[in-house]
Amino acid sequence: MSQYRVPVVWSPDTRLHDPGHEVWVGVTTAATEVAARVDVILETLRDAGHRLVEADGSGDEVLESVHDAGLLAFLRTAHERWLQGPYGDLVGQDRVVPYLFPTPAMTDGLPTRAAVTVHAEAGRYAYDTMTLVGPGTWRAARAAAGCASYAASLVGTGERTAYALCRPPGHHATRAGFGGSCYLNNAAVAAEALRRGGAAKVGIVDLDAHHGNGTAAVFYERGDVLYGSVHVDPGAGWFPHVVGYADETGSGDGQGATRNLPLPPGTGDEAWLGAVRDLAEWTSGSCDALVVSLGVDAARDDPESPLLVSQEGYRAAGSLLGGTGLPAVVVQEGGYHLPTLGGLVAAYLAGHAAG
Ligand code: SP5
Ligand code: ZN
Repeated sequence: MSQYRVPVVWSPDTRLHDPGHEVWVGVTTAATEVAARVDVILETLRDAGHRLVEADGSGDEVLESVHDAGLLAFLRTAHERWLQGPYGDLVGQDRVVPYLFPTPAMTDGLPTRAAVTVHAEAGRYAYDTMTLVGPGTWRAARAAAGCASYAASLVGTGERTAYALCRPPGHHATRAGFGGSCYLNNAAVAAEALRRGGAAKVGIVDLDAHHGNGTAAVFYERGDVLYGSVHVDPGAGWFPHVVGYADETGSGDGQGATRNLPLPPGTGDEAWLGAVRDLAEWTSGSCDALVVSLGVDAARDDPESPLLVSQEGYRAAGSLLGGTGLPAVVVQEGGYHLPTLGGLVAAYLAGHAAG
């Protein structure tokens, strides 16, 4: 048991999202971002002596400042609209799945309109076919974002560290788009809430195995929120494929405020912790508060990434980031191996609290 009992901010509504399945390379595959993730994490952290706190349902104002109003309205209404359409009878599909993507490849400079059918409109906001919208998706995603902002408010009122059990995860969600199993960007909400709570500069350190393209994009041109990520090299063929390279360093006011540290598949504790140390030193130098995007899918047993980090590695990462002494909101991102998921999160928090 760690000496410092970290508040674990959670909401029962985060269980309501059931992706059902993913559509990947054109076929239906089993979803890995499942509601059972919430319960294994909750149970392990309770057993480790941490303090469970239910989110109070606030936070919509910060959410609206991070995300485009059109995206929020789409996520709120899409599943209901889908059920009113012919999709169930026609093809047996009860989840919202995009059908076409109105990227420049399609529109090529022509003036474009919003599509009137939900299956065609989905591709305006969804950027992949793996991130389906079901009946409880909006309520769960909104509750997850609420956990992030509530955890930030605890830190803003004197708590040294708070953990937000956000599910579905968030770091792939952009201002106006969703994908990568993410709908709303919980880490961006936490960072924005910390800023509003008085932190002049916030550092985000993203430990998820995948580059957090959504968070990176939200803050790419801002100097008041640093974004640093260690992740499997997208150039080696890993999600999100087209961004997350080391030469992306921010622009405008955000020049120098983004750092990407991609690692080759097969990387284990030593090199991964070297990158984490680098990001801990970078953020502790200039920031007043920290957001940790705690994906534990860099662990060796995880089915979604080829990194080989150990549970001890996650504990050590926690002590490096806890050792900065910065007030911190730790936000749950990915991590899909149910038998080890809780232990990885608990190890990180033990390290962070002791650090
Ligand atoms: C938050 C997070 O960790 N999102 C992960 C997004 C990466 N997903 C890439 C999926 C690649 C295909 N997975 C096939 C597994 C079968 N379900
Ligand atoms: Zn991930």
